[in-house]
Amino acid sequence: METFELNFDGLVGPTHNYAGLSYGNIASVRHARSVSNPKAAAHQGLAKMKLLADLGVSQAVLPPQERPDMETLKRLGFSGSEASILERAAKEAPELSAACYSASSMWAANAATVSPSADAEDGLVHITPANLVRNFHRSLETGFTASVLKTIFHDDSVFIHHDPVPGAVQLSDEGAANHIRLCPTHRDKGIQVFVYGRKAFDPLDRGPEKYPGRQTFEASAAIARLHRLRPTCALFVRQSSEAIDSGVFHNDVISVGNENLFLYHSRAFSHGQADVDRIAEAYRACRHDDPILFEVTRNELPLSDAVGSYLFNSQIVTMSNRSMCLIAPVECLENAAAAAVVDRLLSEANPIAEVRYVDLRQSIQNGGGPACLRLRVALTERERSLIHQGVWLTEQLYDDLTSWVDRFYRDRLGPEDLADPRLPDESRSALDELTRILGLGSIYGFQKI
Ligand code: SUG
Repeated sequence: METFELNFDGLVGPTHNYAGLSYGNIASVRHARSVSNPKAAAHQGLAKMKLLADLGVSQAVLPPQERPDMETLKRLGFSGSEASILERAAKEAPELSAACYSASSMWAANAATVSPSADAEDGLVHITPANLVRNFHRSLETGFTASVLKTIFHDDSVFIHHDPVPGAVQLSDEGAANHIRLCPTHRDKGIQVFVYGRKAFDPLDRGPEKYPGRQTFEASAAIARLHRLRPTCALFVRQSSEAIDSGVFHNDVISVGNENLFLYHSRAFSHGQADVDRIAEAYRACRHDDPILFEVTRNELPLSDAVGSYLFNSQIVTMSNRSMCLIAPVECLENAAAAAVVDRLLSEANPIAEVRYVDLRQSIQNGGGPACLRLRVALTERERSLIHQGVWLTEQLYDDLTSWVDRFYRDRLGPEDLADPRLPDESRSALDELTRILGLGSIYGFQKI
């Protein structure tokens, strides 16, 4: 039976804005309080999805979350009418107002960790939403993410949904952004590499000095247990603190894998080559041939250029003709060192046959490149037939979503707009219409009242 990798992209929400909420994510901090363009952001995301669908990759969408999150503002002590809550929050606690307005669920790589049935001892597809406790604005996503994933992957004969790992900083989990699966083809048993930034319960663990290690070993280990992964197929690798302190806030900013190909920076992992050797050994121990390793050295691409170009946040996808395509951000064209790495990738012997560049500037200015915007889910044909079908990006859905964005989204959103009493209604009208387009029923809180 054929197994496909599905890419679920987070649809950019109508309140996409730049609030500087993610310490350690250099782009987010740099663009704090700049004016965003939610309409352009949503179109850029849709254009990437369309490109992938046209390349023969199974592409689906995840709906955005309801923002502002009024319930959270009320829990934080703001009361009265909606307009007065928003006005007071914007004035007294602009960081809380911005957090409750963030469209950060667009970065679907952080939504969850998903293990395909081929890897689990019980033959089920395992799904664990990320708790995202490291950043307040992102922690607000977990509840809705869990419920929307249950709505889409609703058949409990093949999908098993776990609760998020308990929400404490020692168990901080950022989902698939720190998770790499390597396998000969998506249908085969694979190895899963969990990359963590610190060991929270080890008193001798110093972790990175400047920026937080957002994924803990303890959270990664819990997910491998929950997902019933065969012990030999789950591997825990520590991210290098040097990389984190250079702005690599998630591992998907410094390495990326697809099937048997692994592209990584020599400074990605704390034990360098020894960690890569461990990954290759685990791969061979699954009775697979050698993986194809493509190392990029610091001389070729300094860490600052890796972060600046977002090269490793490219997606690598298998096309219908079985060769691979690199979906790279346009920033790679503007960085000579990154462009040279792409040239080398294309000229050396490996499965990458072509590169396509995507303009995702609205998202990248908040630290989210091509790979951040998607959650990978490898499913057999049967499993694929058992998910909610309205989320597939068909030509029709692409057209519908394009005109929906044109009708409902603003092309300018600055910090002062977060106090605009019309914005919540605009956002709810857009989401109400979206649930009709996707056939998802009443998934939002405001639809249930
Ligand atoms: O969690 N940025 C996101 C970017 C996530 C990128 N995802 C992956 N690498 N997989 C984050 O840091 C910025 C929001 C703001 O500042 O307005 C933000 O949340």
